[in-house]
Amino acid sequence: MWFMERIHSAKMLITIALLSICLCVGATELKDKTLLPEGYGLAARYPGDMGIFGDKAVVFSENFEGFKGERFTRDEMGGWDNFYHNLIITRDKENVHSGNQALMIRHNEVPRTHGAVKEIAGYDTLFVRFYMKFHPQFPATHHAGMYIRGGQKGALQDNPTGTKPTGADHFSVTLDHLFPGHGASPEENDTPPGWIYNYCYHMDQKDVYGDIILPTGNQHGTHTLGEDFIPRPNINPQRNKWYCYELMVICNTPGQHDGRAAIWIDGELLTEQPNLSFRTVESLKARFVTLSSYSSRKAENNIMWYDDIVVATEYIGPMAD
Ligand SMILES: [Ca+2]
Repeated sequence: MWFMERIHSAKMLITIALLSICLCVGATELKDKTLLPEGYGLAARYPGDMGIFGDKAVVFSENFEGFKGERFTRDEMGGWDNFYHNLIITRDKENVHSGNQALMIRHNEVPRTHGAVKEIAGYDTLFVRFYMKFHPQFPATHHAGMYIRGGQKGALQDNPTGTKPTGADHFSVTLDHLFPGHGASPEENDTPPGWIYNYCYHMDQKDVYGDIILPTGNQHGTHTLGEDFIPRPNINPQRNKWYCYELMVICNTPGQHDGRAAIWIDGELLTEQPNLSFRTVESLKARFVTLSSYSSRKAENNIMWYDDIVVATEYIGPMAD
């Protein structure tokens, strides 16, 4: 019997030893790469986003249901702090994601930016989730999506386009669609609206304009995102279809290259971009959320819709039924 017991004990020891090895490997992997969430997030607790603004992690939300007029005006701009040019409130059911109203942008004049900006308290980690749809014959445009901009408090009116970040003034991560007519767009990106990418202003960018960081890598830049960057396939969304987009930024620790950006589509992680440097000072934080579309060329049907925007300090995820 003692012999059998010893064999049993030996087996137990081997099992424990193997388990310890497995646990050690697991711990090392997690230390090197913090796993990002996927699927449903905090929005799952608020079906239809009802009451989501009351969540302790939510800092701003906009579903365009409160607008009485036909467009943004200086007297009526929801919870936003500023807006640019023509932001139309649509009540056309076909082009509303939820509720009875949504935002429509239509480019008739060029060059022109249409958009809205919200200043929030500064955060080191920030997520923006929104729904967006393009016209069935959308021709693609220079920029279309959502920005998280870093800035100092009250710097709302400054336009940092074409200015390389110093580490103390600004940065941005953007969920954008790569214009097939863009000089840095690969030939395979030939269908509107264009591949989703991060138009990123960071300290290691190539020149005065931000880098074009695709899921496959940094297309227009010298910063390679490091050895732990995992390339993923580029995705071109369909037109005439609502998608749930989500954008994240984690500011770097000043002096370290540990900033990160990530994009999800319909709750699936599309790209995670590590080893970014956005700042040299703690006071520079994610502070401005900007919905924006820019057109440089005249074209028919340059139209898109937005709805159900939520800004939070945690992963938000798709709207729950
Ligand atoms: Ca709505």
